[in-house]
Amino acid sequence: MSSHSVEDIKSESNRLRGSLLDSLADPVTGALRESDQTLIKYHGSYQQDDRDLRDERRRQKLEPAYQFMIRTRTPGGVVTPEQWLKLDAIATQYANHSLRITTRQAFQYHGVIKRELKATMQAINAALIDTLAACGDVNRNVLVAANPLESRAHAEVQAWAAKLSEHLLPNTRAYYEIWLDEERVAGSGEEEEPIYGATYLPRKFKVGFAVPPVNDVDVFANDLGFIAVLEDGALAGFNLVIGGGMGATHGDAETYPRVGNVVGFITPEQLLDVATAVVTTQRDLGNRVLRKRARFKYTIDDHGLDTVVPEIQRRSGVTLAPVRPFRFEHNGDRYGWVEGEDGRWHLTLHLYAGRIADTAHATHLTGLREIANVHRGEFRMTANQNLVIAGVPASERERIDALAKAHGLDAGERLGTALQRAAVACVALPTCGLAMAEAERYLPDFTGRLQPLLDRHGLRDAPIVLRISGCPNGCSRPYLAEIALVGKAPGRYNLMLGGDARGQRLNTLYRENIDEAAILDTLDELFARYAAERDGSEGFGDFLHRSGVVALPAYPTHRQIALELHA
Ligand code: SRM
Ligand code: SF4
Repeated sequence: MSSHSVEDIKSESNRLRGSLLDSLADPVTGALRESDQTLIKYHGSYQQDDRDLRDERRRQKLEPAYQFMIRTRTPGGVVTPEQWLKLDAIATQYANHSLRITTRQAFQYHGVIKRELKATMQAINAALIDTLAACGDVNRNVLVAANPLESRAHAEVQAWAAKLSEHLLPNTRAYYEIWLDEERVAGSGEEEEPIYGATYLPRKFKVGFAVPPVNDVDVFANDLGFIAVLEDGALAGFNLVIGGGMGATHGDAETYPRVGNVVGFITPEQLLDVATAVVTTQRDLGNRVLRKRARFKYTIDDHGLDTVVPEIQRRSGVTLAPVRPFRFEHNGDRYGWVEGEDGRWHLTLHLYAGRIADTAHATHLTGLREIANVHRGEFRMTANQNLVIAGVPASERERIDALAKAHGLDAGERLGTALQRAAVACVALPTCGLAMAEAERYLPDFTGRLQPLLDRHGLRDAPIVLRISGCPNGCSRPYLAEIALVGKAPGRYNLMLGGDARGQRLNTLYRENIDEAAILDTLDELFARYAAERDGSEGFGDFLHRSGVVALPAYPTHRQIALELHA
């Protein structure tokens, strides 16, 4: 869809209402009207169809098997056990019997049919969780470092993120009228949108909060990032990061992934004003003609940091202080039990690509339901699609462990190898309309075939970051991985190599459009060299750079290495 038409749909939508009510009521088709397919995204849902069934449906002269994906807004990915139980029940009643943890700490449901969409939305809201602005040209779910080790500071960071998420919500009552039967009153459709205006943002917008030394949220992949600076365990403020993003289009040099630039330091009290200034700067300077160039990263490259940063300072009335030192160690999750400074324990469980279902191999959905029945702390989704059972008193550890183990969720040997634990894959087929190749469904097979190569070279425990995306949009943040497969066609991928394990350096295209056999051959050779020539505990991506196997991509350094400062 052209940029112009999306802009038109937004401005003519009566603040995101469009004809959604009519579309939902139409019994003739399982689909929405075209403009409503755009608008429903702002309500947290996408119209999709089951791509596995496309050919068969076509043969039978039936319309595609239309169904809806629904995504929650869960800042920092935190839900209570009571909420978990409700979300689990919804998965079975309305969706495809699975919960899917996303790379932005949200749940997704797949396979909800139009007739049941409203009931599903109501059930989600009854769990005190909404889906407002989970998709669309607005601020999306806000990411927060998942593992609450430094408990006091972590809780503060989570609270700021939740506040910012609320602050950046659209003002329109459309969501409440359409899904929750709120009465339409005079002036609906004309609500003030002080932050967004009538046409919202030019494109999606993403915010993440990292707490060093872990960069589990991949803060440099966000349009706007905050790196918490702790002094004596307390939150002193944040280093501000702007202009990260992953999406690209194959063969189109005008689109590219970009790491964010660290541009200054702010205090917590300045956060809302600065964030508002960043969002409104993007609202006003962002490209509304060419949608593929509309993300904030391109606004920064088109106008220059030396225009955008002063504009943020002018709008917020805040002068950015010099960047404070920070250091990330890695962008993965810490598995198993860790004790927080408040004496409570947190168990991080590995899930394959975030999918929680009961299968022939393991009963994860049932297991987590049973844990939710006894757990008194929280569940925290991680941005690597994993799950933390958080805030467990020492006395409860044994019970949680036993349940996890009984359902194949235990943090012991069944966690898999280092490669499997660090791997992330986007949803892709059969639900994603943009997928060119498999990702989530391919992940276990691919890691299963790659692992023996690592083992053969004595690299069984090498913690290599692998990410698979079914297309170049980069939903698994593949361009920050040490090894990435980016879908090109069924069974064929671009092999990207050379990210670092801290999420601070982009990788580079190494082989284009190759199949599994060629990928495995290529990696086998490189693993042999890595095993023989690596320098101590040097990471795979770092080794590939030092040994000259890959160089940085061709675009300017400030787009590809996160440490360049542009204050
Ligand atoms: Fe994404 C579109 C799934 C995180 C970049 N993404 C999509 C859609 C909605 C396909 C579509 O437009 O029809 C996918 C739905 C698949 C399905 O069937 O569920 C989809 N994206 C996902 C999720 C579920 C991947 C996952 O396996 O976890 C993640 C949901 C996050 C959430 O809860 O909000 C998800 N998407 C990301 C990320 C990672 C991140 O944000 O940290 C990125 C890269 C960062 C970025 O935005 O630059 C990402 N998704 C995209 C893009 C490319 C945007 C761009 O600037 O070019 C698209 C396509 C688009 O927007 O046109 C897209
Ligand atoms: Fe779909 Fe592509 Fe995102 Fe994967 S990366 S979920 S294939 S849009």
